[in-house]
Amino acid sequence: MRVLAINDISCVGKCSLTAALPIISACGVECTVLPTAVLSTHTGGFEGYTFRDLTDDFSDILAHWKKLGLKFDYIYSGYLGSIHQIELVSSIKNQFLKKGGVFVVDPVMGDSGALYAGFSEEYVGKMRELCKEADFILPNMTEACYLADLPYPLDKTSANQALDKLALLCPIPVITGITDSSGISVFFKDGLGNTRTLSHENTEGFFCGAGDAFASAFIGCMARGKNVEEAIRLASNFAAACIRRSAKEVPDKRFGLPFEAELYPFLQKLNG
Ligand code: PXL
Repeated sequence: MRVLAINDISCVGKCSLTAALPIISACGVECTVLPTAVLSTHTGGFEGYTFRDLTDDFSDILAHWKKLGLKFDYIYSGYLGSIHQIELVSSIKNQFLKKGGVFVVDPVMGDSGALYAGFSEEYVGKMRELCKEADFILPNMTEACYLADLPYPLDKTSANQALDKLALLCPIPVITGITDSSGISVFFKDGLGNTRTLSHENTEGFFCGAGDAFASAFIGCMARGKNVEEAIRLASNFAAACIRRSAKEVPDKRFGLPFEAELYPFLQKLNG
């Protein structure tokens, strides 16, 4: 099994590739990377971060891979720095995904009801197009609202509406981080069109990189042969455990989740 993770390298903050690479590898799955950009830190709360766009390197990298005859079982896209990169991901999927391979789009665009710095409505429209090509999409609640054109935040009723709208784009939408008095939930379609939910006790606060930890663990579990529901259960338990640990141990949440300490218990469940 070979996964291609297309995502940025935020040097500090343990999100995107610095989460995907260790988590997918720990699952026992090869993780190849295509970095979309290099940032000194992620953009969630740090001032003055640097941003080097790597789009210009894509064509030479891809030409080399083509010569090597590389193809991937999974392609997983995350933070894409521009509309042009969204278009390139679509073309990479068409050229490099094995027949019968799985394309997972985490439409990384925003959190807490707002788009991240540098993203626009036009970007949202383009991301909606990319979602139409995916087998799975993994938006958080904010991204689901933008993609489904529904007001933030979602409650149980509007989360179902969002899921129905997103199911018109992609067969298995998985919306993470839906919070209400009963906790924090993942809403997803089970492939037969039924809505399913999984809930955890909510931990107050904003935990940067939680979506990346969830997506990476989900892909690792799927690539290890777990079914969709089991992969979502294992990945959401892992993300929830990382968040609980962060609430206790990490004074400055911008530096990311302490996922390292939760890998072993997660892997025991994956391998058990
Ligand atoms: O974790 C999502 C993410 C990924 N990449 C970059 C980000 C963020 C969230 O802020 O800034 C660069």
